[in-house]
Amino acid sequence: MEELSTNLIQWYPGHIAKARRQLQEQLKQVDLVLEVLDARIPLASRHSELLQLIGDRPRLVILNRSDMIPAGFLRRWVTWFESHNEQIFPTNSQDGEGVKAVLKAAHQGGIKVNERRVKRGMRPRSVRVAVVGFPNVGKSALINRMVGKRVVASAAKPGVTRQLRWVRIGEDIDLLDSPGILPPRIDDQIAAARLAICDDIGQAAYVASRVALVAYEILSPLVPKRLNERFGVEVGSLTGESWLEAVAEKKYQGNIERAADHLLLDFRKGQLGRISLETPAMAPPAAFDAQIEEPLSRQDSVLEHEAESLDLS
Ligand SMILES: Nc1nc2c(ncn2[C@@H]2O[C@H](COP(=O)(O)OP(=O)(O)OP(=O)(O)O)[C@@H](O)[C@H]2O)c(=O)[nH]1
Ligand SMILES: [Mg+2]
Repeated sequence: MEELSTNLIQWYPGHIAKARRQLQEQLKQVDLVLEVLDARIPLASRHSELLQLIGDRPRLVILNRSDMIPAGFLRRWVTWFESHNEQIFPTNSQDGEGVKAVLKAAHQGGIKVNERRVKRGMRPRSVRVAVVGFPNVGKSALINRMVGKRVVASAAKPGVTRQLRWVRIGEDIDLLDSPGILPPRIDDQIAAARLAICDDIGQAAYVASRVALVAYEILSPLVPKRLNERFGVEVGSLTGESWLEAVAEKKYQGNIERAADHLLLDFRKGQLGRISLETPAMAPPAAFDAQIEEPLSRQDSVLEHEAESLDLS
């Protein structure tokens, strides 16, 4: 693995600090939170800052981009979250798969809120649901799918949503779209690299070639054939540096950053197949429940990815 001696991610834009303060304020009146995670990196895309903001409000965990990882990994994550008593909803907010179940759970949340209100002699009102998470994990896409039409901007780059915005679904749900929230600093540099690989942090935060080296370390044993095909440079026993240099020579007049961008873009677009960058076995020990976990050996992981990535060819 590349020596990550200096911080890979050095970035905390002003608009995120502001969004964080505003979100904290709005959350006071929210009944239910949808915490959106990136299914490729459920651990790195969850952060304690955001969990603190959510506090003890009822929360559903949305494992979005579930279409981007092999089915076996998805099942494992669902079991893992359930075993930690989390309500987990795998979704594909691009085509809408799994979104009905989220809507149903939000409706049920609304019914409970109103039962409590009526008991206290208050009038029923719509349920307030906030959608929160890292940048670019698909929060706005999820909202559009829940509403059934494009009501908020959603695009393939981090930092699209800049302001909090309430939208209403039918009579009984109000949804809050929020800008992606980063923690002020990320100490775990490997987690930071995974976030960057998945495009869940702005490009301004890192140098593509450094992140691409980490991506190469992870991807070259998992999908060597796919990399050979796409880039025309045999992975073989090449180090990340020499592979990127060879790709740069071949395709980009020696420009390493462009070669790096190409590798990252291929991964992000799913061109390399369905690939999970994390498994439950990587969860820190505190969050790790030995009974439910069957650790995934590296070899299993490679075989499973190789087999499932063929589906996409
Ligand atoms: N394959 C796949 N793509 C998705 C999914 N959900 C969202 N996307 C795509 O991911 C990109 C980012 O989606 P957004 O909805 O803008 O993400 P966001 O979390 O609102 O991002 P910010 O507003 O920047 O924080 C878009 O191109 C979506 O079409 C999904 O489940 N699967
Ligand atoms: Mg958004």
